[in-house]
Amino acid sequence: EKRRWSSILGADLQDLAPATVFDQILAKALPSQVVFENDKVLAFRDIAPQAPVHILVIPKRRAGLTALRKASREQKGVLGEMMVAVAEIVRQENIEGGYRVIVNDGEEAGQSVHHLHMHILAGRPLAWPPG
Ligand code: D5M
Repeated sequence: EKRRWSSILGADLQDLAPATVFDQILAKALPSQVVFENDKVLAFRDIAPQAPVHILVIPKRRAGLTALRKASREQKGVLGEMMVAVAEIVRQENIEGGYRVIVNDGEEAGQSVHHLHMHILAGRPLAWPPG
C-alpha cells in the first residue's frame, strides 16, 4: 500500500524525518561551494574541513535515506550515482595522492546531519584506523 502511494505521489512522501541543513543547501537558501552536480547528486565543500580537500556528496532526494542503514535495494540507483560521482569528483579535482570516502552512520560514528552523505577526504596523509 505504502509503495503504491509512493509510486503515485513520489518517494519523498515516505520521508517524514525533519528537514536538515542540506535541504537548505539544495534549495540554495544557504550558500555552499558546489563542486559537482547532476540530476541525482550534489557535492559541495564541507564547512568544517578535516583535510585540505573535504567534499560532501549527497542525494538530491533524501527519500528516507536519513542514514545508510535505511537503504533499500530499490535505492541502489542513487547509491550507485553517489559512488560514480565520487570518482568523477576525484578526477575533476585532480586528487592524485589518495583519498578516503567515509559514511558516518549513527551517534557513535559521529553522524550529525540526518541526510545520507559521503565524505571525500584528501590532501594529507590519512591515519588508519580512523579515530
Ligand atoms: O557530517 C556532516 C558534515 O556536514 C560535517 O562535516 C559538517 C558539514 N556541514 C554542516 N553544515 C554545513 C554547511 N552549511 N555547509 C557545508 N557543510 C556543512 P556527519 O558525517 O553527519 O558528521
